[in-house]
Amino acid sequence: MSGEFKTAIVRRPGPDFGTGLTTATGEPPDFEKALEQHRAYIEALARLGVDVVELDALSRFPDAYFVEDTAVVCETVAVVTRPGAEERRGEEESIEPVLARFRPIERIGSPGTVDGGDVLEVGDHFLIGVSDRTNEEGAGQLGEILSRHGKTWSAMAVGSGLHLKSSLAALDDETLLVTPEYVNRQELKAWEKVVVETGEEYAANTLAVNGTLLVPAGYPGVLRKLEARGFPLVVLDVSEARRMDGGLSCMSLRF
Ligand code: CIR
Repeated sequence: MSGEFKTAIVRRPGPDFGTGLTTATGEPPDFEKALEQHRAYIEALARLGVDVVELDALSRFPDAYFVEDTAVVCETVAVVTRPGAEERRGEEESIEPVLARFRPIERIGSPGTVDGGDVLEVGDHFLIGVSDRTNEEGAGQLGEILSRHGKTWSAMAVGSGLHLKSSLAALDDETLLVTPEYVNRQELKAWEKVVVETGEEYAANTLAVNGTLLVPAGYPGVLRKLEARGFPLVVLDVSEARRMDGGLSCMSLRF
């Protein structure tokens, strides 16, 4: 079932988080603001009934607070990934013992690479994006593991944006929020779609948590569309994560 969670693992950003990977140009991110926004994110999850496991910043890994990329978790397994960016390899080793408290562990092996940001769960189905970070080998390994755990999966090429979930979110089991680029994708024909407006693509990284949608601040068009559909909404400012190519889904591992 999409978006129903008991637990979330988060990791605080460290003072060096602005040295992580990014394609964004302009103002460098502000650490105090990032911490404040991260705190508000944790509080929002907690208010929605999620037990939040908070980890300390990981030294030498400025992107490690984007914990989503290090694993894919379903009811009966946690698959520890092999991140696609060399700079991030090693983050997964420190998440594994934490996940092992909750689920049996499986791993993506070389030469496979997977970033959790490329993996979208919709009902019992997993869409796996093949991107600059997730290769076909990694997608295949992940799909094989998920199949053994009763899930279906399909792979699809990621267009623009860093990850699949930069452009796609599951609002519920039947409905996807998509950027205009994804509206007519054959691989998504089974789902109803809400389309974010051109210029508001970033808001496609919306996060469904226990019946409520967490939506990034600053995208009024998306907000109106989601409100009109009757979804309860919580708007969160994630400006500093955005400067590092991250967003709402990236900052937690939920299960
Ligand atoms: C990176 O480039 O890997 C990080 N700066 C951003 C990762 C965002 N993660 C996500 O979308 N799941």
